[in-house]
Amino acid sequence: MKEIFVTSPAMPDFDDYVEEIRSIWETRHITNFGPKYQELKRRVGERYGYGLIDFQCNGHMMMQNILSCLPPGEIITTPFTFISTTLAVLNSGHTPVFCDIRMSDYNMDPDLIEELITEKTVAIVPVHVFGTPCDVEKIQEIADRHGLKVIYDAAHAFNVAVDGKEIGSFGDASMFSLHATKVFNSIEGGMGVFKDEEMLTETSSRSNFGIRDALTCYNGVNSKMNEFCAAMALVNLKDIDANIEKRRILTERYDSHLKEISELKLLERSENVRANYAYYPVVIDEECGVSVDDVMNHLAEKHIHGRRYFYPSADRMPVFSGYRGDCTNAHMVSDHVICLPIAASMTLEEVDMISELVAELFRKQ
Ligand code: T4K
Repeated sequence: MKEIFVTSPAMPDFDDYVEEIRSIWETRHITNFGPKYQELKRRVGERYGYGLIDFQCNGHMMMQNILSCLPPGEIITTPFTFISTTLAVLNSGHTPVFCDIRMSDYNMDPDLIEELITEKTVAIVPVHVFGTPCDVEKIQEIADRHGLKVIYDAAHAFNVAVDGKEIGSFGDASMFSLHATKVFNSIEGGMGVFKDEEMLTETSSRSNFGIRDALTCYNGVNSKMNEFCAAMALVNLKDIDANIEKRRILTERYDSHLKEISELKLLERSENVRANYAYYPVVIDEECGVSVDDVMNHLAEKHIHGRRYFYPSADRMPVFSGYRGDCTNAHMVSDHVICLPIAASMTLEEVDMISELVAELFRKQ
């Protein structure tokens, strides 16, 4: 029986990819800011109106390099995320401070940020989790009042917009993941969008051992994007609208089945958001007697693999124990969330089958 995973990468037409990489054989420029990397910057920049943009080997290193531009201090961040966010805070020499999430969208609750600010705070690092935009206006207001930087983890939010404004235009910088599991992939990759040219230059230099010019060097790493990954992104860019449209149709089909199950909380969507349908999370009512494991196991019997994104919440990971933050909502959501499979390559019949398997469990209650 066919296995269905939480997602499956968008693969371009094979011949299109071969055609895209042909010139790499001619130039032998295979990495280090080559022509494909330059073209990707130009094409994505034009498509979204991003003037200051960079690509690196993955989203994690992009975030770590951006945060390394900030003076050391405390960074207020969300506990409900992939551990990459918190690791980037820690590995760039900062101290994470966890701000709880709100139940409406599982994003950092802006009403709880101010009480966490101290004289050591240097930045706020919210995550647009599952691609749902944070309360960007409120977060910016708080940051401006306290002179803090806002760096968004937009790993899940490629192609998302709020009120017609591209999601990367908010805050001082945003990091997007172009990992295989994302809506738009470069196999592995990360995109940074910046407000300030100095931060772009420093972040980009840090990806190349920190070399800025013959005499200036930051404390850098090697996290450049190679030409084969840039070529993959260039080819995948052609399909992005079609792939997101397929995800929209699958999402609406899931919604139509699962909204009938009162024990499940589905992702709320706003009219003013251009969504990318990156994930399909459901949160199970904690009192209902059906656990996340019940759903995971029931699906697994039919070779269907949901994922517990994100369990446990980052503040409960041993590596981050001891950092400040009271995260009751994040614990509740992370204990009861399951992401059901979604990918542009899935069919409506597969969504019907998965929804029916989930519904069966709740009918038995
Ligand atoms: N911030 C946030 C909020 C993030 O979610 C992430 C990454 C980052 C930062 C860091 O961005 P990157 O440095 O990754 O660019 C995955 C991804 O590796 C990770 O990118 C992602 N978030 C995280 C949420 O999920 P795993 O360990 O769950 O991936 P894996 O290998 O189990 O893949 C999931 C399923 O996808 C597999 O069961 C099958 C399918 N798959 C996966 C790969 C890699 C394929 O069919 N083909 C493939 O090549 O972490």
